[in-house]
Amino acid sequence: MRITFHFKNSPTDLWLKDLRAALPEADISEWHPGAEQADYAIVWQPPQQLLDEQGAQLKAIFNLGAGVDALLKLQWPNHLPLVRIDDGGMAVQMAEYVSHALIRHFRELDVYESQQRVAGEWKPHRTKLRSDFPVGVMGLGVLGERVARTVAQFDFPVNGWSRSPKQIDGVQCFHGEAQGFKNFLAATRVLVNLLPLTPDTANIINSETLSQLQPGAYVINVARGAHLVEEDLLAQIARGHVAGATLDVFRTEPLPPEHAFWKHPKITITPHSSANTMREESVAQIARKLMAFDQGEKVAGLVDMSRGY
Ligand code: NDP
Ligand code: OXD
Repeated sequence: MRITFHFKNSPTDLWLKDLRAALPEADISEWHPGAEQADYAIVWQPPQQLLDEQGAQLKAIFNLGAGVDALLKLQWPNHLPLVRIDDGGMAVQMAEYVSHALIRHFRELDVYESQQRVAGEWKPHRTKLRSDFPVGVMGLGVLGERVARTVAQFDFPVNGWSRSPKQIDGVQCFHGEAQGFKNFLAATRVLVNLLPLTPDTANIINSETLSQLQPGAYVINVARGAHLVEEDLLAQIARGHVAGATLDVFRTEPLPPEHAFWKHPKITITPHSSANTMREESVAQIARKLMAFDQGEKVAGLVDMSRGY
């Protein structure tokens, strides 16, 4: 079995070494234009040329991340199955990142930090009621469910929203467009986004949706930059309906140096690092799935092309 490998903007030596150790029977090499035809591709953000040259005869592509939006922007051969990483060590990272952002805001740890650094000021604040900070998680998949369950452990009221109905202990679940989404937003103050980026979810965090959140809303976007209409967030913060945001993903990455988010006092940013692909876990997962797929077995994380995730 021949496997071609491509990981945009990242050193590949350790990936190749680990993949070769996990799949000793396979002939694995890094893709380059004109590379020999492979049976499978393992990729992160490949160029169109890889698909143009190899796609017609590949049996499947394995994505080295959870989100497949970058791949589905390419011209994709109709027959070609796409398998993504599910969890692979990212769910626990998402749970800790979102919990941290939520608690930092709720407990005003950002305010205490600036009191210390800017003014050396000793000034305790009154403890707020967590019942006044209902959290709403958009997307209750592998990552969203883990985040919702984790946040519920801190006794925040937790809502969740997905396409299909769900039942999760400690989480009030909503589903579907229109009324389900309206009710979810109305019940939510801290909005966490863990949706995949698809035509249905692009620009979903906009003036209309933000204004339906409870006053003093807070936004934590850890999915994709194109979910958020950036000017609408800035406008809702300026009008005081939204208190602030923690953002890990942006329409343009790296975030351009002149972007308003960098210096905004109510916005905290991180460089798309809320949950990173872990090499050891991902290699083990892909090796397991690839062998199963090759033997005609069903594998988790097979992308439904019609839904886009
Ligand atoms: P999953 O596919 O497991 O979950 C997606 C969830 O979104 C499902 O609950 C699904 O509903 C719901 N959903 C999809 N479309 C809609 C819609 N139109 N309306 C309502 N709900 C919808 O994805 P993961 O949890 O693994 O990952 C989520 C996203 O997180 C990834 O696509 C990626 O973009 C992002 N991500 C970001 C990272 C970062 O570092 N910032 C790292 C990893 C991932 P249903 O269950 O009904 O199908
Ligand atoms: C992913 C990501 O989708 O890292 O896995 O953003």
